[in-house]
Amino acid sequence: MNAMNDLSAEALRIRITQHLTYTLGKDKPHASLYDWRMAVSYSVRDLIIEPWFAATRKTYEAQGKRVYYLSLEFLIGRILGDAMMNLGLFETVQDVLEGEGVSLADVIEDEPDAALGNGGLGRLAACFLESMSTLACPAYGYGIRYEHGLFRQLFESGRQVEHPEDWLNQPHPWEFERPEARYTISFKGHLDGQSVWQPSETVYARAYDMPVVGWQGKWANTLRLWGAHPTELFDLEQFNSGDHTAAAAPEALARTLSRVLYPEDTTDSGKELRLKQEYFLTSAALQDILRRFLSEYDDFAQLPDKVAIQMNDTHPALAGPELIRLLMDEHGLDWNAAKRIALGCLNYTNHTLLPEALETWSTWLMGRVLPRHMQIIEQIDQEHRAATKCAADLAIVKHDQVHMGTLAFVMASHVNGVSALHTDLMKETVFSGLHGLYPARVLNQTNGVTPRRWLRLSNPALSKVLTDTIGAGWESDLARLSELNTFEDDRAVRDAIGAAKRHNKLALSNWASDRLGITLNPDAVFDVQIKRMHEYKRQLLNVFETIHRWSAIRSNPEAGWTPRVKIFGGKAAPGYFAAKEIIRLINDVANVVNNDPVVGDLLKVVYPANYNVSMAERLIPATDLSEQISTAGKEASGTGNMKFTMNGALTIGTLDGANVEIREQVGAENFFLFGMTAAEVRDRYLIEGHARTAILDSPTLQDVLQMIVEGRFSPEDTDRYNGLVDATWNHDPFLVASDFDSYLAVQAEVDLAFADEDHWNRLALRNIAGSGYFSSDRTIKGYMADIWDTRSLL
Ligand code: Z16
Repeated sequence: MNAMNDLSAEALRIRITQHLTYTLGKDKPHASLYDWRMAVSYSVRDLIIEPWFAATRKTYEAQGKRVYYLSLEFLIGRILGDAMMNLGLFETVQDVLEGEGVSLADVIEDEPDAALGNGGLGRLAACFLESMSTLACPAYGYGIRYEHGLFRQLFESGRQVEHPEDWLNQPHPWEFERPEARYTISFKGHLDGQSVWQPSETVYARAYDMPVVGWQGKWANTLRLWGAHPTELFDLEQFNSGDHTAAAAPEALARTLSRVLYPEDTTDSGKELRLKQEYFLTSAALQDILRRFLSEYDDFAQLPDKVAIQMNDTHPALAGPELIRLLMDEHGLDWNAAKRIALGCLNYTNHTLLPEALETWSTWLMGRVLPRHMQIIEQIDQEHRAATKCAADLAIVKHDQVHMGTLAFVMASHVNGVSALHTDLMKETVFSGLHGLYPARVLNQTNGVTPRRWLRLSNPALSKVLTDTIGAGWESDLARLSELNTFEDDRAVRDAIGAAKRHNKLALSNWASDRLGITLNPDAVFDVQIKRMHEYKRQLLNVFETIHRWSAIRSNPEAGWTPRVKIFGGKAAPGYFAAKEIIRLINDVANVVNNDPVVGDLLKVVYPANYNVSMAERLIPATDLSEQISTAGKEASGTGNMKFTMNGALTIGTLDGANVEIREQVGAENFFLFGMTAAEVRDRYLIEGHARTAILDSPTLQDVLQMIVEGRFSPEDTDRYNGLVDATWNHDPFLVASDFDSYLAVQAEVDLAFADEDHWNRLALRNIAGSGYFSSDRTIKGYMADIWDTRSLL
């Protein structure tokens, strides 16, 4: 019997068999893995429906405020395992499938990742959805139902090659299509008279709903993704006249809108189609929000009491002008009321201070694609400038560009950063002027991750140790992990933590040998850097250290080295040349190092292609050392860093983003700190020739650069990395050279610490014990209390 669902294995077996038979139309002897996965998924989904309906009923009854999380990205990953776990069905499903001779692991593996996001920002949105359901916070996620998520990465001779991702090439068992929930989204055209918009292009946004069930199945919210559909199927006149291509034009136009996710993570693509995607999501969401509001209330003055809208970065920042437009043009409110109400509902989260990421649109493009919005933006800007008498550089529109960060800030009740350091830097740098004008607006909400997926589901071995040690219930009260601290002197607990890690490392080794044909030494430090490829994240620093280590081992193989496995994972934006060069260098270095009989087991470099959410779930539990080595001041928060800490990895890191708070929580003596602080970084940039100076001061780094430029890792093409080495000497925009020696010194401390296994397990215990703060439940409670003013309905 399953406690939560009161469902016996036999009852579930019958449900699965029914789906196999009647939904899939398959007889058991002929059922494929796919058929089984679909039958299991539908059976699990059926069990979410009741809590889902109940949540909707309670929300209506409570007449409370709803949260609407608008995001161009939701990086969900696989759904089945997560849903089974949250419903408490894992063992029951396992029993049933065992009886049928089907492997649950294979069934789970068969599901494609829903990769509707690039990296941290999209994964954060997915963690937030799960936490909002766990906390019974009435909420909707709104996003785009991309037919193609983030590209699939392959390596060809070490170089990244992008292939289209195709998750919707097969039925998606977790969604409910809602043909009746449909809105018209308009583009282009002109303004009649003063401001009556006559658009010339329209598409429909159609809703596709996914239930998101929280821990223990007590509540489920909805993720509503919009798919674009043509408003006229095809032009029959054109078809009849024989022009079959022109006849299909309206349909082709609509389909491109939700076709593909833009693969840039922290750079602004500036493309017209991207602007259209941003507006498509924003307008569909707001029309849906107003329709739902009007089904319960009739006075828009109440909207801010019933609706909290969160803009995930500036991508949905058209929400300001669009809400004003809908309230005025569709519902007859006057300007002042419309603007006041919009401002009362909207909030904005900033996720980066990198200048290249800050979105701008030319007034020309904005005026052509969204003429009415351009007019509204001008009006918002005029009032903003008049009311604040601000300097010209704080304007929304300047030099014929619309600055979306400023627009989002001006139209938001609350603006938040994603770590304490990042929020401080927001106030001091990019948003200092606006912060001066609106001093109560900026606040911090340090990111978090869901411990259900990132600990309980992905690391059953450690989860069991935790439950055995501190008792059940930590999954929904992660601060309780601090109780582990009272067991730090208990050798059995330290051993159990070490044994769980070793178990996960062996599982990863098996996977690596199957998938990559490489054997990993389980006695080595598993040293992992997995994240998008970006110069500021400094994968290059890690490769340089790897090269140094290889060379040092070669010159003295008997020096008692602590063995290392260096694991890299991550994709580069397709047009990001410098990041792609680093990918190639890692693969080239791997090739040399892994085939060097002198180093043998002492050093391996592994870079599995196509890092994604499911690969993260495999790697993180098996990690000893988490690489969080960005240039201080550049990483807004990081969230991978938190997942590693929860899973008992130690961090080697800079004082950047949430690393600062991780170090505070776990204790400075349990964290491998190196490098300049954000303030030191700022000063360092002022020194001309900072890189050259640092390199001349570091014989080790000189040797590393020399080996690269000599072609030791590209013997068939010795000039391959001349550009990279030259840039390191002369530009080094993220201060790799300046932090190199400090990084090296701390890596040596890691080697020493790891050599004492019991000591290392103690450090791991303290990291796990200190990780409770990084549950996204804590983050969401912060948003509910400080930004949304909403309450849990449980
Ligand atoms: C993104 O993933 C992030 C920032 C951004 O402007 C765009 C994208 Cl796609 C990341 C930050 O780089 C990272 O530090 C942070 O942890 C994450 O957003 C979530 O806040």
